[in-house]
Amino acid sequence: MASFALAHTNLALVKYWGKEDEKLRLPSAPSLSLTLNAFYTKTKLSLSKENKFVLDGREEKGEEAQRVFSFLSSLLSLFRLPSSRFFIESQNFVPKSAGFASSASAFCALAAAFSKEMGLCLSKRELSIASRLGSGSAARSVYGGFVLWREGEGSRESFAVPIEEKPSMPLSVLFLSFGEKKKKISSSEGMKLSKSSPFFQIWREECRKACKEAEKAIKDDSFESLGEISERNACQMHALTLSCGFSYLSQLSLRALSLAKELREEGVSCYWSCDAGSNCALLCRKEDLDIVRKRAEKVFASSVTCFSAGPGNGVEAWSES
Ligand code: 2P0
Repeated sequence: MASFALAHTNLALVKYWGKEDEKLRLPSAPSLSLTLNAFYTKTKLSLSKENKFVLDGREEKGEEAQRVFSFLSSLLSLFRLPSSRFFIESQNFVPKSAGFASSASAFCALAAAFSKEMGLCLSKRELSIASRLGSGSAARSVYGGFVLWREGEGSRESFAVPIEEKPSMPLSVLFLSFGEKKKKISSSEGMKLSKSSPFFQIWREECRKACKEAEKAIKDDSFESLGEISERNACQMHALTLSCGFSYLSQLSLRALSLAKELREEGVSCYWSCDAGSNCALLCRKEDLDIVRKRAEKVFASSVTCFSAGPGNGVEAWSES
């Protein structure tokens, strides 16, 4: 028998950037995301005589495999299960050059396949906690649509909750990939460095405020308010890193920020976001996606590859004999 899981990635509209506990991945502030339909990880897991991890058809033996198996052994201890070994096959349907992490979908799918295979029957809350131990943003991929990850005091309290699993807002995201190879500073390292910023406490407060405002914007179905909150939060995250002497942004990332502003001046609601890399995301109404894509292709010409996505579903898991 083997268990399977499929989890989608998510884009943070209010970013997770800073941890209170690195091992437990307890965030310094709440975050809010949109699960995406276009990008996902599918994972097959079965009990085996030896640990083996195959990613996109190739056996991994280095750091990636180590991270996967140390995550699974932390789940075995968490659920007081006997020591076991696993054969894992994962496929990432996330364009590698798109510059947004596949760790959210990867660890969420892995936790769900593990739970299924071990017969754990976890609630979504427990699955969110388990996924968080693999990668913070994976806690949010348990649900579809708009998702809030509460900061929580301890491990049992830090999990994601759904806000609107099937968003009524006609929202699209256009990802602009500028072909960045590998980021020089990993997210984990960047978060650690950012905690020394004199603005870090302000950042935490801003994220708490932004989550409340974003929840209201979602309830009110106000795309413009949600877009403004997301763009402001992304700018603040990048201002925070700059205050510590480093930045993920390139000239092209900044050009994308001004493109969003230009489009708004022309009457097209478009908002910028950017994670721990130079590639960006533009949020727009579904009906404006073509206009935004055409403008981005005109402005960035051969420097850009565009990928579009809309709201996606939460994680699914099943068994096959
Ligand atoms: C986010 N990012 O909220 C933020 C915005 C990147 C920028 O979550 O250290 O790979 O494994 O818990 O989840 C990327 O960080 O970090 C991330 P770890 P993760 O989506």
